[in-house]
Amino acid sequence: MKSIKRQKRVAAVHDLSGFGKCSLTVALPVLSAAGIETSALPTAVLSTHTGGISGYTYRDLTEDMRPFIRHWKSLDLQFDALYSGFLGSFEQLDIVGAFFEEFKTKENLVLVDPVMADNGTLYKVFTPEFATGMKELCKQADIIVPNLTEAALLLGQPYNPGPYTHAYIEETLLRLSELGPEKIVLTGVYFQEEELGAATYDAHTNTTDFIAVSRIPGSYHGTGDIFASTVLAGLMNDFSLNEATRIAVRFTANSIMTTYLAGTDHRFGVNFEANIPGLLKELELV
Ligand code: PXL
Repeated sequence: MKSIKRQKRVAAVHDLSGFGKCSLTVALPVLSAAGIETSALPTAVLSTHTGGISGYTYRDLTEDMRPFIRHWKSLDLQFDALYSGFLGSFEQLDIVGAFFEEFKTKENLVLVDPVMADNGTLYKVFTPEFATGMKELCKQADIIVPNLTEAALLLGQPYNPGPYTHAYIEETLLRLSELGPEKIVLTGVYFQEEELGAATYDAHTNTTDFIAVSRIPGSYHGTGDIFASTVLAGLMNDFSLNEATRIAVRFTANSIMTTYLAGTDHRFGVNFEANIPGLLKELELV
Protein backbone atom coordinates (compact mmCIF):
# COMPACT_ATOMS: atom_id res chain seq x y z
CA MET A 1 0.00 0.00 0.00
CA LYS A 2 1.20 3.50 -0.81
CA SER A 3 1.28 5.98 2.06
CA ILE A 4 -1.70 8.32 2.34
CA LYS A 5 -1.22 11.41 0.17
CA ARG A 6 -3.42 14.38 -0.59
CA GLN A 7 -6.19 13.15 -2.86
CA LYS A 8 -5.83 14.42 -6.42
CA ARG A 9 -8.81 15.96 -8.18
CA VAL A 10 -9.55 15.89 -11.91
CA ALA A 11 -12.17 17.74 -13.97
CA ALA A 12 -13.42 15.49 -16.76
CA VAL A 13 -15.07 17.27 -19.71
CA HIS A 14 -16.85 14.60 -21.76
CA ASP A 15 -20.33 13.54 -22.79
CA LEU A 16 -22.48 11.14 -20.82
CA SER A 17 -23.57 8.33 -23.12
CA GLY A 18 -26.18 6.39 -21.14
CA PHE A 19 -25.43 3.04 -22.75
CA GLY A 20 -22.31 1.78 -24.52
CA LYS A 21 -19.34 2.37 -22.26
CA CYS A 22 -17.25 5.41 -23.26
CA SER A 23 -16.48 8.99 -22.22
CA LEU A 24 -17.82 9.76 -18.70
CA THR A 25 -19.07 6.22 -18.02
CA VAL A 26 -15.43 5.14 -18.45
CA ALA A 27 -13.51 8.18 -17.17
CA LEU A 28 -15.40 8.32 -13.85
CA PRO A 29 -14.98 4.66 -12.82
CA VAL A 30 -11.37 4.36 -14.02
CA LEU A 31 -10.19 7.55 -12.30
CA SER A 32 -12.22 6.86 -9.15
CA ALA A 33 -10.84 3.32 -8.91
CA ALA A 34 -7.37 4.86 -9.16
CA GLY A 35 -8.14 6.97 -6.08
CA ILE A 36 -8.76 10.23 -7.90
CA GLU A 37 -11.68 12.51 -7.12
CA THR A 38 -13.33 13.17 -10.47
CA SER A 39 -15.65 16.09 -11.16
CA ALA A 40 -17.71 16.00 -14.33
CA LEU A 41 -18.37 18.88 -16.69
CA PRO A 42 -20.77 17.13 -19.09
CA THR A 43 -20.81 18.27 -22.71
CA ALA A 44 -23.88 16.36 -23.89
CA VAL A 45 -26.20 13.62 -22.73
CA LEU A 46 -26.98 10.82 -25.19
CA SER A 47 -28.97 7.64 -24.86
CA THR A 48 -26.02 5.78 -26.44
CA HIS A 49 -22.78 6.82 -28.13
CA THR A 50 -22.91 7.54 -31.86
CA GLY A 51 -20.64 4.75 -33.09
CA GLY A 52 -22.58 2.19 -35.09
CA ILE A 53 -25.83 2.63 -33.14
CA SER A 54 -28.69 4.58 -34.75
CA GLY A 55 -31.63 6.40 -33.18
CA TYR A 56 -29.77 7.82 -30.19
CA THR A 57 -31.04 10.92 -28.37
CA TYR A 58 -28.65 13.89 -28.17
CA ARG A 59 -28.99 16.67 -25.59
CA ASP A 60 -26.37 19.31 -26.29
CA LEU A 61 -25.30 20.94 -22.99
CA THR A 62 -23.43 23.90 -24.50
CA GLU A 63 -25.71 26.41 -22.75
CA ASP A 64 -25.09 24.87 -19.34
CA MET A 65 -21.33 24.85 -19.53
CA ARG A 66 -20.46 28.52 -18.90
CA PRO A 67 -22.76 28.74 -15.82
CA PHE A 68 -21.28 25.42 -14.61
CA ILE A 69 -17.76 26.84 -14.95
CA ARG A 70 -18.74 30.14 -13.29
CA HIS A 71 -20.19 28.26 -10.34
CA TRP A 72 -17.05 26.15 -9.95
CA LYS A 73 -14.94 29.34 -10.09
CA SER A 74 -17.11 30.96 -7.40
CA LEU A 75 -16.33 27.97 -5.17
CA ASP A 76 -12.62 28.52 -5.83
CA LEU A 77 -12.19 24.88 -6.87
CA GLN A 78 -8.72 23.67 -7.83
CA PHE A 79 -7.94 20.71 -10.05
CA ASP A 80 -4.77 18.67 -10.46
CA ALA A 81 -5.76 17.92 -14.04
CA LEU A 82 -8.21 19.26 -16.61
CA TYR A 83 -9.15 16.44 -18.95
CA SER A 84 -11.28 16.94 -22.06
CA GLY A 85 -12.67 14.38 -24.48
CA PHE A 86 -15.81 14.29 -26.66
CA LEU A 87 -17.28 17.79 -27.04
CA GLY A 88 -20.94 18.31 -27.85
CA SER A 89 -20.74 21.26 -30.27
CA PHE A 90 -18.35 23.51 -32.17
CA GLU A 91 -18.94 26.32 -29.68
CA GLN A 92 -17.71 24.12 -26.84
CA LEU A 93 -14.18 24.32 -28.23
CA ASP A 94 -14.06 27.98 -27.11
CA ILE A 95 -15.83 27.24 -23.83
CA VAL A 96 -13.37 24.48 -22.93
CA GLY A 97 -10.46 26.73 -24.00
CA ALA A 98 -11.75 29.40 -21.61
CA PHE A 99 -12.21 26.77 -18.89
CA PHE A 100 -8.54 25.77 -19.27
CA GLU A 101 -7.47 29.43 -19.04
CA GLU A 102 -9.51 29.94 -15.87
CA PHE A 103 -8.39 26.78 -14.08
CA LYS A 104 -4.84 26.28 -15.38
CA THR A 105 -2.15 26.74 -12.73
CA LYS A 106 1.63 26.32 -12.74
CA GLU A 107 1.30 22.88 -11.19
CA ASN A 108 -1.69 21.29 -12.85
CA LEU A 109 -1.96 19.37 -16.10
CA VAL A 110 -4.17 19.93 -19.12
CA LEU A 111 -4.83 16.69 -21.02
CA VAL A 112 -6.78 16.93 -24.27
CA ASP A 113 -7.99 13.79 -25.95
CA PRO A 114 -9.01 15.26 -29.35
CA VAL A 115 -11.90 12.82 -29.74
CA MET A 116 -13.31 13.29 -33.25
CA ALA A 117 -12.35 10.45 -35.59
CA ASP A 118 -11.08 6.90 -36.02
CA ASN A 119 -10.12 4.52 -38.81
CA GLY A 120 -9.59 7.37 -41.26
CA THR A 121 -12.99 9.06 -40.81
CA LEU A 122 -14.48 11.85 -38.71
CA TYR A 123 -17.30 10.78 -36.37
CA LYS A 124 -20.54 11.75 -38.12
CA VAL A 125 -21.41 14.53 -35.63
CA PHE A 126 -18.24 16.50 -36.50
CA THR A 127 -17.21 18.71 -39.45
CA PRO A 128 -13.75 19.51 -40.85
CA GLU A 129 -14.07 22.95 -39.17
CA PHE A 130 -14.40 21.17 -35.85
CA ALA A 131 -11.06 19.48 -36.52
CA THR A 132 -9.46 22.89 -37.16
CA GLY A 133 -10.92 24.17 -33.90
CA MET A 134 -9.68 21.10 -32.05
CA LYS A 135 -6.15 21.89 -33.24
CA GLU A 136 -6.45 25.27 -31.47
CA LEU A 137 -7.63 23.59 -28.26
CA CYS A 138 -4.70 21.15 -28.42
CA LYS A 139 -2.31 24.13 -28.40
CA GLN A 140 -3.41 24.82 -24.82
CA ALA A 141 -2.68 21.25 -23.65
CA ASP A 142 0.31 19.86 -21.79
CA ILE A 143 -0.50 16.39 -23.11
CA ILE A 144 -2.59 15.22 -26.06
CA VAL A 145 -3.70 11.65 -26.72
CA PRO A 146 -4.77 11.41 -30.39
CA ASN A 147 -5.17 8.28 -32.45
CA LEU A 148 -3.52 8.28 -35.87
CA THR A 149 -6.66 9.53 -37.64
CA GLU A 150 -6.95 12.45 -35.23
CA ALA A 151 -3.22 13.14 -35.58
CA ALA A 152 -3.61 13.38 -39.38
CA LEU A 153 -6.53 15.81 -38.97
CA LEU A 154 -4.61 17.95 -36.47
CA LEU A 155 -1.60 18.10 -38.81
CA GLY A 156 -3.62 18.55 -42.02
CA GLN A 157 -2.02 15.49 -43.58
CA PRO A 158 -3.65 12.50 -45.29
CA TYR A 159 -4.56 9.51 -43.13
CA ASN A 160 -2.11 6.65 -43.34
CA PRO A 161 -3.71 3.31 -42.35
CA GLY A 162 -0.38 1.64 -41.50
CA PRO A 163 1.59 -0.43 -40.79
CA TYR A 164 3.87 2.47 -39.93
CA THR A 165 7.60 2.99 -40.03
CA HIS A 166 9.48 4.25 -36.99
CA ALA A 167 10.40 7.33 -39.04
CA TYR A 168 6.70 8.11 -39.78
CA ILE A 169 5.70 7.78 -36.12
CA GLU A 170 8.65 9.84 -34.88
CA GLU A 171 7.90 12.58 -37.43
CA THR A 172 4.20 12.59 -36.45
CA LEU A 173 5.04 12.84 -32.74
CA LEU A 174 7.43 15.71 -33.37
CA ARG A 175 4.98 17.62 -35.56
CA LEU A 176 2.23 17.19 -32.95
CA SER A 177 4.49 18.54 -30.21
CA GLU A 178 5.28 21.53 -32.42
CA LEU A 179 1.60 22.48 -32.08
CA GLY A 180 2.33 23.24 -28.41
CA PRO A 181 1.86 20.25 -26.09
CA GLU A 182 5.03 19.08 -24.39
CA LYS A 183 3.92 15.47 -24.21
CA ILE A 184 2.26 13.36 -26.89
CA VAL A 185 0.73 9.90 -26.57
CA LEU A 186 -0.21 8.52 -29.98
CA THR A 187 -2.52 5.49 -30.15
CA GLY A 188 -3.13 2.90 -32.85
CA VAL A 189 0.59 2.55 -33.56
CA TYR A 190 1.84 -0.66 -35.17
CA PHE A 191 4.90 -1.62 -37.16
CA GLN A 192 3.67 -5.15 -37.98
CA GLU A 193 0.12 -6.43 -38.62
CA GLU A 194 0.03 -8.68 -35.54
CA GLU A 195 0.66 -5.90 -32.99
CA LEU A 196 -1.01 -2.71 -31.74
CA GLY A 197 0.10 -0.13 -29.23
CA ALA A 198 1.09 3.43 -28.51
CA ALA A 199 4.03 5.79 -28.89
CA THR A 200 5.06 8.64 -26.63
CA TYR A 201 7.14 11.77 -27.07
CA ASP A 202 8.35 14.14 -24.40
CA ALA A 203 9.71 17.38 -25.86
CA HIS A 204 11.27 18.31 -22.50
CA THR A 205 13.58 15.28 -22.55
CA ASN A 206 13.41 14.80 -26.36
CA THR A 207 12.64 11.10 -25.85
CA THR A 208 10.38 8.71 -27.70
CA ASP A 209 9.02 5.37 -26.51
CA PHE A 210 6.89 2.61 -28.06
CA ILE A 211 4.83 -0.12 -26.51
CA ALA A 212 2.90 -2.76 -28.41
CA VAL A 213 0.93 -5.87 -27.45
CA SER A 214 -0.56 -8.64 -29.61
CA ARG A 215 -3.44 -7.34 -31.71
CA ILE A 216 -6.86 -8.80 -30.82
CA PRO A 217 -9.24 -9.15 -33.80
CA GLY A 218 -11.99 -6.54 -34.16
CA SER A 219 -12.57 -2.88 -33.37
CA TYR A 220 -14.01 -2.15 -29.92
CA HIS A 221 -15.93 0.96 -28.92
CA GLY A 222 -14.76 3.24 -26.10
CA THR A 223 -11.23 1.88 -25.86
CA GLY A 224 -9.69 5.29 -26.65
CA ASP A 225 -11.46 6.72 -23.59
CA ILE A 226 -10.33 3.83 -21.40
CA PHE A 227 -6.79 4.33 -22.61
CA ALA A 228 -6.65 8.12 -22.10
CA SER A 229 -8.35 7.89 -18.67
CA THR A 230 -5.80 5.27 -17.61
CA VAL A 231 -2.84 7.33 -18.81
CA LEU A 232 -4.17 10.17 -16.65
CA ALA A 233 -4.79 7.80 -13.72
CA GLY A 234 -1.13 6.73 -13.97
CA LEU A 235 0.17 10.29 -14.14
CA MET A 236 -1.97 11.33 -11.17
CA ASN A 237 -0.43 8.42 -9.25
CA ASP A 238 3.06 9.77 -10.02
CA PHE A 239 4.03 7.32 -12.74
CA SER A 240 6.12 8.67 -15.62
CA LEU A 241 4.54 9.25 -19.01
CA ASN A 242 6.08 6.05 -20.38
CA GLU A 243 5.08 3.96 -17.35
CA ALA A 244 1.52 5.36 -17.42
CA THR A 245 1.28 4.61 -21.15
CA ARG A 246 2.49 1.04 -20.66
CA ILE A 247 -0.06 0.51 -17.88
CA ALA A 248 -2.80 1.97 -20.10
CA VAL A 249 -1.91 -0.21 -23.09
CA ARG A 250 -1.99 -3.36 -20.92
CA PHE A 251 -5.25 -2.43 -19.17
CA THR A 252 -6.96 -1.59 -22.47
CA ALA A 253 -5.68 -4.78 -24.14
CA ASN A 254 -6.76 -6.93 -21.17
CA SER A 255 -10.23 -5.34 -21.27
CA ILE A 256 -10.49 -6.04 -25.00
CA MET A 257 -9.36 -9.64 -24.46
CA THR A 258 -12.03 -10.23 -21.79
CA THR A 259 -14.65 -8.91 -24.22
CA TYR A 260 -13.29 -10.86 -27.20
CA LEU A 261 -13.43 -14.09 -25.19
CA ALA A 262 -16.99 -13.33 -24.04
CA GLY A 263 -18.07 -12.62 -27.63
CA THR A 264 -20.19 -9.57 -26.74
CA ASP A 265 -21.19 -6.85 -29.23
CA HIS A 266 -18.16 -4.62 -29.88
CA ARG A 267 -20.36 -1.53 -30.06
CA PHE A 268 -21.38 -1.92 -26.40
CA GLY A 269 -17.89 -1.26 -25.08
CA VAL A 270 -15.37 -3.52 -23.36
CA ASN A 271 -15.37 -5.22 -19.99
CA PHE A 272 -12.85 -2.98 -18.26
CA GLU A 273 -14.61 -3.56 -14.94
CA ALA A 274 -13.29 -7.13 -14.71
CA ASN A 275 -9.77 -5.81 -15.14
CA ILE A 276 -9.85 -3.06 -12.51
CA PRO A 277 -8.22 -5.27 -9.83
CA GLY A 278 -5.28 -5.85 -12.21
CA LEU A 279 -5.08 -2.12 -12.93
CA LEU A 280 -4.93 -1.31 -9.22
CA LYS A 281 -2.03 -3.75 -8.82
CA GLU A 282 -0.17 -2.11 -11.70
CA LEU A 283 -0.79 1.30 -10.11
CA GLU A 284 0.58 -0.14 -6.83
CA LEU A 285 -2.60 0.88 -5.02
CA VAL A 286 -3.25 -2.61 -3.60
O1 PXL B 1 -15.45 7.08 -27.51
C1 PXL B 1 -15.58 8.26 -28.20
C2 PXL B 1 -16.98 8.76 -28.17
C3 PXL B 1 -17.45 9.45 -27.07
N1 PXL B 1 -18.70 9.91 -26.98
C4 PXL B 1 -19.58 9.71 -27.99
C5 PXL B 1 -19.18 9.02 -29.13
C6 PXL B 1 -17.86 8.54 -29.23
C7 PXL B 1 -17.43 7.84 -30.44
O2 PXL B 1 -18.17 7.51 -31.32
O3 PXL B 1 -20.08 8.79 -30.09
C8 PXL B 1 -20.96 10.23 -27.87
